[in-house]
Amino acid sequence: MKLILTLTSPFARKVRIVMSEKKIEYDTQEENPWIPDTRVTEFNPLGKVPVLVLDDGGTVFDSPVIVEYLDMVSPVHRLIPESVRQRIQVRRGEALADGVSEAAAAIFLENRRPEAQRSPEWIVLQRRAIDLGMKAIADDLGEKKWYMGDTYSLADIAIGCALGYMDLRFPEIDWRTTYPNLAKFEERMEQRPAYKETMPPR
Ligand SMILES: N[C@@H](CCC(=O)N[C@@H](CS)C(=O)NCC(=O)O)C(=O)O
Repeated sequence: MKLILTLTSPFARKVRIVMSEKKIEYDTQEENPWIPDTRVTEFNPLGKVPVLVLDDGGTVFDSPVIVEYLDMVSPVHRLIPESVRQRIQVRRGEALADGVSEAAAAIFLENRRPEAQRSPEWIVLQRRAIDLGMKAIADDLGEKKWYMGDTYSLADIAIGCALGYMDLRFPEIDWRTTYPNLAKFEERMEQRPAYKETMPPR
């Protein structure tokens, strides 16, 4: 199996952590999705990473579909529970975290455009998604160890990736002071080799 990725993508990091926690071996191929002649479209018509390329050449995207596939094919360390209620709760946590990452990426890309082309209104909407999304994650987590209580799951991986991405792109946003429970959560994530080994390069 091969993962098409960028090393800064929080969505690719989520998949890499899942692979590592489940002890799945894979190759990587770095591809820049933001250049006109990107090779990512050879694997995903939408031109986005991550993409998982299977040994038979089949492709799997986007990241929620990839992690569901991996959790179904490998029984080692299940990260998505079987019961409908718990499963939906985990996926809700993942959706919140991915949404924060998406909004952060949207602001980062908007700020890379020439100043005259930027939309302050768009940035305000994305910033609201980040703020309300992080608050919802912090409220859901409360003082629990993990999003689902005592059981580490895909939701925790996605939340860790969103927090790491905030640090990478917006170090000036002091979410640790606003949400001390998320700060403690991230310290717990940092004790996991899979999380530590996939820190985005600065
Ligand atoms: N929903 C997608 C989001 C993937 C995504 O937005 N990836 C970014 C990199 S972080 C990308 O490839 N962007 C290229 C583009 O938007 O053209 C997933 O979870 O895989």
